[in-house]
Amino acid sequence: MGDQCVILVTGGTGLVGQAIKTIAEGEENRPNEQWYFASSKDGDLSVREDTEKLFAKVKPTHVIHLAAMVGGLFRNLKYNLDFYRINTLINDNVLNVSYKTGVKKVVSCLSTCIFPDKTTYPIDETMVHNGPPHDSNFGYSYSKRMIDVLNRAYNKQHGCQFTSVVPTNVYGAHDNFNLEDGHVLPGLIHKIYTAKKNNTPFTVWGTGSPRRQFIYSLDLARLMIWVLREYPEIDPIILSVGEEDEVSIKEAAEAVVEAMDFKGEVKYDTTKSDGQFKKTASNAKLRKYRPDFKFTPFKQAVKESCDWFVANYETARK
Ligand code: NAP
Ligand code: GFB
Repeated sequence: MGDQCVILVTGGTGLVGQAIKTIAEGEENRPNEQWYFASSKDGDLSVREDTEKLFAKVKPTHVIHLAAMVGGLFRNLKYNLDFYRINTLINDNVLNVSYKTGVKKVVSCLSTCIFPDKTTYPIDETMVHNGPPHDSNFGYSYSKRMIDVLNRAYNKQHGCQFTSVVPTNVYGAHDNFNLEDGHVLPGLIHKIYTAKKNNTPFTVWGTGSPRRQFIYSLDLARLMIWVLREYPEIDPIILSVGEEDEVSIKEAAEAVVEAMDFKGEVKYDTTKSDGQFKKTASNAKLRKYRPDFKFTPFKQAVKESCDWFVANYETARK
């Protein structure tokens, strides 16, 4: 990316987008790169005309495509149709307008939750389409899988450099802390904040036994900027901590208890769904390219996320 570049980040005001902004404008700042972080106020990307207007305004040479209807297990359980339709519209608009306007490279986002539910472990990038996803989020999963299909089709038919990353569960500043719509870590942080304030029990949903790999948003941002600048493939690349860093929901809850210095009662509401038990992904492909990349230690990242929420409680999405 030697020449003057204009990088459009769709969905740039969310969890991942704001982390990319922090890194791109901080430690990874380059004078020849101009960044534009778009939100839905810049245009509804499920609408073709809005997408065309945004691209005409920004004139990007590169795109990091994050914009999507996003949510945790409980939002997915309720709105599989919306997750499929809205994300499919957004993805087709962004990739087709990128092609039509000659964007040099697009990096889109899949997710480790889109892999087949019945699978061998660890999951790797070759397994995206090897069977149906977990039923809790089939709408989101199939819409995400079609990004990979579109990337390969644009490359085969037009030579486009459209690729994708596969993050595992992401957390950090600017997350969605809404209890119904958000993911597990922001949900736990929000609930423990309320439990401390009201001196009430802290309730974890489900049994706590499902297992997850969590990636700190700033680490994901560092890796996505590297993918934009250096990753040469069209095929997706998993961006996740190693299998050995997988933790149970119970262990994640304990890390939040420690970070928030909570001394009250911890309860488990087993009437709530556990969702997918595990989706253990291999980061061997990432390690092949970036053997020395260092992830932020989990407890340190959880503490930083908790501190951000406490400091920004009034304005956080909740
Ligand atoms: P987020 O915090 O919910 O942010 C979503 C972003 O997309 C916001 O900037 C939002 O703008 C924008 N957006 C939503 N609908 C839009 C529309 N119709 N038109 C234009 N912009 C729209 O999500 P995130 O967690 O940062 O996720 C970013 C990407 O990472 C997504 O593609 C997601 O699938 C992927 N991912 C996330 C996780 C995770 O654990 N969070 C894991 C794997 C993959 P407004 O705020 O203005 O609506
Ligand atoms: O992040 P999460 O909602 O989604 O995690 P997934 C759900 C797991 O955390 C379940 C437990 O086992 C829940 O029972 N849990 C405990 C909680 N307390 C809470 C809480 O307060 N809030 C939430 N949300 N869960 C998502 C996919 O799967 O992974 C999305 O549905 C997306 O499409 C995302 O890809 C990355 O990790 O189960």
